[in-house]
Amino acid sequence: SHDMMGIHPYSGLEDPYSLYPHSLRNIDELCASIVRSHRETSQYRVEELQALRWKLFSREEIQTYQSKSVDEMWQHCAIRLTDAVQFVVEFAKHIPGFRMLSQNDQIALLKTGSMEVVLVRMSRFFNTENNTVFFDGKFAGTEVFKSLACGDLIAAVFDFAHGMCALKLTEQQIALFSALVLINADRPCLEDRGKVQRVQRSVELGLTHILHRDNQESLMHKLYQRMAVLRSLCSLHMEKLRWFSQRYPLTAHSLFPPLYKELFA
Ligand code: CLR
Repeated sequence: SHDMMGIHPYSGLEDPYSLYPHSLRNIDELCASIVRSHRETSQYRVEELQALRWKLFSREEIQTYQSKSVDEMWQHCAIRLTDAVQFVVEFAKHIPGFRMLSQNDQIALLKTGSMEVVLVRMSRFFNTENNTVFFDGKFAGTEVFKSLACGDLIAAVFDFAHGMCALKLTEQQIALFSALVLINADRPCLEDRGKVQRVQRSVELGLTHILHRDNQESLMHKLYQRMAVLRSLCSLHMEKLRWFSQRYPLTAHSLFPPLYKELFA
């Protein structure tokens, strides 16, 4: 079933140097490939999203979302989320170091980290002026998600996006931070924790390097704080998913995208 994610085992010989980027040149190369991978998998460029900001859902359209049944709206959002997760899987696959991990460890990292990266990415799709997120082609406020019946999760997710936007990260900083969220040696069920730790250190080095270059070293501490918030958001997501699956087992079982079930169920 892992084939679904399109992860193929690699020989581990493709990037013999990237695990140990001791020289500045290697750190630069690591940063450059993470940034490239982020750019190629981020769906929309920041300028494109900026240009779409005027597109808001009308009162009638909001009402249409609000009149959906709980399971209909969950299924709809699960599909949207899974699309976003698919791009995160693509992002991960192009991070040197990530693809040198065993297939099981790649999956373990994606299971816990992909949703967190989606939430980090959400800040790019968020307009703090009116608290809306780009969803289904237009900008949507929390009221659009009312029929999910998990207002606390939605409020917390919007809050998080707001807080991320306040940090005013550059695309490069977002890329490195996303990689660090994903490659975390503290995740459960890792086979080769030592190897994950080495990759994690190299990504940490990369992030430190660009923050230093941008003269924004003080951001590091704030980013580690955001990681703690991310963890709590994702356990809230899992809690809601369990609640939903208990109430609507048929929808959760047969209508949710396979990748969503594989990663979160
Ligand atoms: C995140 C960044 C991605 C594009 C993207 C796609 C789907 C969006 C997601 C972003 C943000 C969060 C989102 C999601 C669809 C539904 C979900 C708006 C913008 C909300 C928070 C509802 C979650 C409901 C679950 C509990 C099912 O590159």
